[in-house]
Amino acid sequence: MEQSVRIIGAPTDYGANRRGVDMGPSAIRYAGLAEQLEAADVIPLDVGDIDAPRAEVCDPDTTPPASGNAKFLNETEAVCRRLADEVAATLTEGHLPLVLGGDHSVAIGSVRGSARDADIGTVWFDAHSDLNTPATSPSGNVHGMPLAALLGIGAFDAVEWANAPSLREENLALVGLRSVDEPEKELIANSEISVFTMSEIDQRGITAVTDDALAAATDGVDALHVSLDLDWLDPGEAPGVGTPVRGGVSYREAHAAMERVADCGLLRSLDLVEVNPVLDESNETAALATELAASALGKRIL
Ligand code: EXY
Ligand code: MN
Ligand code: MN
Ligand code: MN
Repeated sequence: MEQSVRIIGAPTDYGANRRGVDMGPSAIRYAGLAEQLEAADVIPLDVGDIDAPRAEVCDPDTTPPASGNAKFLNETEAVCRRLADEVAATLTEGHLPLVLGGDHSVAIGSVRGSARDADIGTVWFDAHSDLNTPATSPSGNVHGMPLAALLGIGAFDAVEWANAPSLREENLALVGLRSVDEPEKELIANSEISVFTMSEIDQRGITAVTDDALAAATDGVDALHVSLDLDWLDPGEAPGVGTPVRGGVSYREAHAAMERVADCGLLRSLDLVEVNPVLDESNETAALATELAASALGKRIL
């Protein structure tokens, strides 16, 4: 039976403090997502976008966590709850959820939805480690914190909705890091998270590194969630992101990694996040996101 993929837009910018990333779902659809998915021999279904009020009509400072700073936490919670329900329902109905951000805080919802009825591991393709807590965050932007929420650590342990840990450290792998804050380094050093920096990709190659990440993430679990932050790629390839960091993976390395994801055969749910069409050049980052989704879902050259 052919795989069907349900596209779910999560048009947020609450977590990134930068308008424009909320237009990511539109940009990715406009770039030809449905056609790319058809080229991967999957059936695209689109449920539209999760409701997310504009940031201008929200108060960033309501109900801060017990300690530290996390902006728009109420709005982030509301969106992530809706998204988790939509992702879980999508899986129950037999489709693979493809979540379009929005900023990376939406992954709190997508991973929690995917983990509701299965034991999952996650590979996080990103320039950043997204492991800040409200207490350690230099910015208060929740897109730098989703993994802390999903692991149930930091001040998130006092935030009920974020504190049903959906991931275990030993089934979390981060690939492509090149911007890690000091408190995040300390957290990683004292954890069982598998971490693969750009330096390791330089030395060992993207295929070997991705295979190791997939092996760690899927060891002893039922299925895999992949979260793809477009700032994982070099800004020369993906200029349309809010927090670009030089020295990322190339176009071909990104496809090679997504092809390994497809080949592992355990993909359950996928995020494409941080595409900001306001900062993009001719929607090329959105187009790249559609292509990488297709590779992750099995599209091949021949
Ligand atoms: N580490 C920085 C912070 O927490 O503010 C930057 C985080 C950027 C997160 C991007 C989306 O992956
Ligand atoms: Mn991220
Ligand atoms: Mn579970
Ligand atoms: Mn990032």
